[in-house]
Amino acid sequence: MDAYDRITRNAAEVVTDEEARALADAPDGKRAYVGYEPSGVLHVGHMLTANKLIELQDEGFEVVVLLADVHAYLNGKGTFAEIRDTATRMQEQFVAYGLDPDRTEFVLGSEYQLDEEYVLDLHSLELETSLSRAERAMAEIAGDDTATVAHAVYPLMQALDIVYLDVDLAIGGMEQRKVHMLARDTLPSIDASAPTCLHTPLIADLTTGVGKMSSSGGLSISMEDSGADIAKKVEKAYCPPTADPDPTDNGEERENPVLQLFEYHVFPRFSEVVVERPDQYGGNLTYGSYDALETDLESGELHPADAKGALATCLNDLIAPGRERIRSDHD
Ligand code: IYR
Repeated sequence: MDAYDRITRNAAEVVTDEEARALADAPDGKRAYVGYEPSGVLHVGHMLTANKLIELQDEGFEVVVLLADVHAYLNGKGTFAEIRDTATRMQEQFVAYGLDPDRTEFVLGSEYQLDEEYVLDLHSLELETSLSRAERAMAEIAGDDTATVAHAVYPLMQALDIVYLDVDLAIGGMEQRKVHMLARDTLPSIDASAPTCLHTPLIADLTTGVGKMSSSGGLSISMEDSGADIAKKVEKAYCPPTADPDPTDNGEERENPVLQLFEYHVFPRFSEVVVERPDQYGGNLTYGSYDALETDLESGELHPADAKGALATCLNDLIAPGRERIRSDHD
């Protein structure tokens, strides 16, 4: 694998491929970032992009985590005091998860987003952008909530963050792609260059494999889950013996969320996965790559129930340090 392959590994898309190749070939001093609205505790969505940051740190990137307090406020996540408190806790959870605190710059949005220069650049972008474009960019982030003026300002601020944090690579889940496209189109109007973007896939709903896993509604796995909670949720997961299940009767696309969790959460963090099986069922299986595990599930060599057991153990190992952190905060 060369630097480009390592940077783009497990990405759903990069915009553009040529830019990502140029970045891979560029010397040190490259900066990448992800922004998170402080809200609740870390869940698998946060962890997926954090995995990419950990990989990029190993690739020599400087990594910035934006704790987007102003964005959370604009998206109705609570009072400023509550959001800042959550931001502190999320930072601790990210470190417990594996982001090296000595090599990660944690920035609170309000540290610079209320400065005059930023606000004037924001107003300049507001002049350049139609309301309908801003609304479309926000649709997947704000959900079904009635669009507000705050929701129209939000994506423009996200675009400006790329300039003010001076990053070369903007990372986010696929739900961020329209905001990033807006950033690429509008930033040249304030003489800033269009950012290269990398989007991570969305994990499917755990029990159906249809639509995306969400922390609001449906089953999600978070840092608050006990080992038993994780085992129970994974046990209920949809896992046919194939990576490409048939669509539903309504034609909805279906994924195998158990395989997705192995691919995007487990293998990026573990060099080897052991599936424990009693000797009478063939004994333990050891996998050094996602592909080998997928092949065995498809051939029937690996039973979904055994795969789920190993998945629950690995997810619990990833979550345990953050869970301890949350518990000691409560004590
Ligand atoms: N829109 C993100 C939060 C966010 C991301 C970035 I990258 C920013 O510069 C600002 C905010 C979310 O949906 O959580």
